[in-house]
Amino acid sequence: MDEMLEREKIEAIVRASRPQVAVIGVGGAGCNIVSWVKEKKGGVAGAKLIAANTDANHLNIIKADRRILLGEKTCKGMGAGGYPERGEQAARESIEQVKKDVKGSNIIYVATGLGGGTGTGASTVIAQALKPSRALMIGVVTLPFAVERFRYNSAKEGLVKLKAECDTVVVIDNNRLAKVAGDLPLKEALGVANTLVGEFVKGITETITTASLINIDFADLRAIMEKRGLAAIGVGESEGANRVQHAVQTALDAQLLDIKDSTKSFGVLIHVSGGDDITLDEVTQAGEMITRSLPKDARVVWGARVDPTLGGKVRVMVVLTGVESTFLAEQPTRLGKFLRVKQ
Ligand SMILES: Nc1nc2c(ncn2[C@@H]2O[C@H](COP(=O)(O)OP(=O)(O)OP(=O)(O)O)[C@@H](O)[C@H]2O)c(=O)[nH]1
Ligand SMILES: [Mg+2]
Repeated sequence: MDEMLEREKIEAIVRASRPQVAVIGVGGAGCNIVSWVKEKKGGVAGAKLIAANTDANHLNIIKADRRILLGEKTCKGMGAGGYPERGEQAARESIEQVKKDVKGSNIIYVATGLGGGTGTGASTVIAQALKPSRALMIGVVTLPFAVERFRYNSAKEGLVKLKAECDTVVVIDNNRLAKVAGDLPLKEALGVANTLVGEFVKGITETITTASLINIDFADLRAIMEKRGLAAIGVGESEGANRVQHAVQTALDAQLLDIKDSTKSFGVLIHVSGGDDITLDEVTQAGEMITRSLPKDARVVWGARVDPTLGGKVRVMVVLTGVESTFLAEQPTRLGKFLRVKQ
């Protein structure tokens, strides 16, 4: 009897100490990411998936635990038409609903494709409004493709604003992603971006919220993510002989953001996943390989999970936090300057 009571007590404490997680996809891209995770991956254990958009038609086809139509009055369910100011206003209009839906969360992800109206404008307003909750706020954003050059300036302004409201913003440059994924048609390239962001959010979260090969401790995650600015991510996948070495090398070589100096990054988050056959030895090997390539004082946090859908593959994710991006240092495009002078 005593043993049973004790076990219940321990389980109750474990449940209470487990962080609550909310993932908010904002705008078309953000909602597609959330929907991909919900539909293809059966959601994220321990996390609530929220889709928020100004576009009612798009929201209607999205799978999520909760869907929020932003700014009914401002946008009339028709999107923000590429204007971030409209996205901002729409988010302000609906902010109480968003707050209600994420209440009690300890980790909040805000996922969005920068460059449009809703995601670019609304994500910052949302992050700012949720700040008093003291949750760890992690933005996960993509930068526009080169063919969308006209969206660069608003993406850049959006990133600067979002960075100020988040602990860390993980930035994925779609152009780098396209290079890594090979020459894909736009729609497929967007699909790859959705997969990547979805895997990132799911992988990290479940390594915290569910029993894993090596769990990531929430306090450790906070230590490398809290008030760290920008983060870059690299992903590598491999199978067969030396699969760990290959996956680690790819993840390190193919950072999906142009960063100024990777050796200056503050911290590193390493996430290893593999099919049922992955061994603790392989995981340790991956961790050691990455740690060796980093400056001695870099803080390293790592976790590992079995993902049966991976079969014989090993996947390694490396997130460098506290990096500087060349994207933010670039001059605005000429058209941007011209428009600004005219205003
Ligand atoms: N990852 C991903 N990125 C996308 C997707 N669709 C568009 N994007 C990228 O995200 C940027 C913003 O596009 P949307 O998300 O459609 O824009 P929005 O936030 O809905 O803004 P409005 O439609 O103007 O209200 C685009 O410039 C693309 O670079 C998608 O399905 N997945
Ligand atoms: Mg849209």
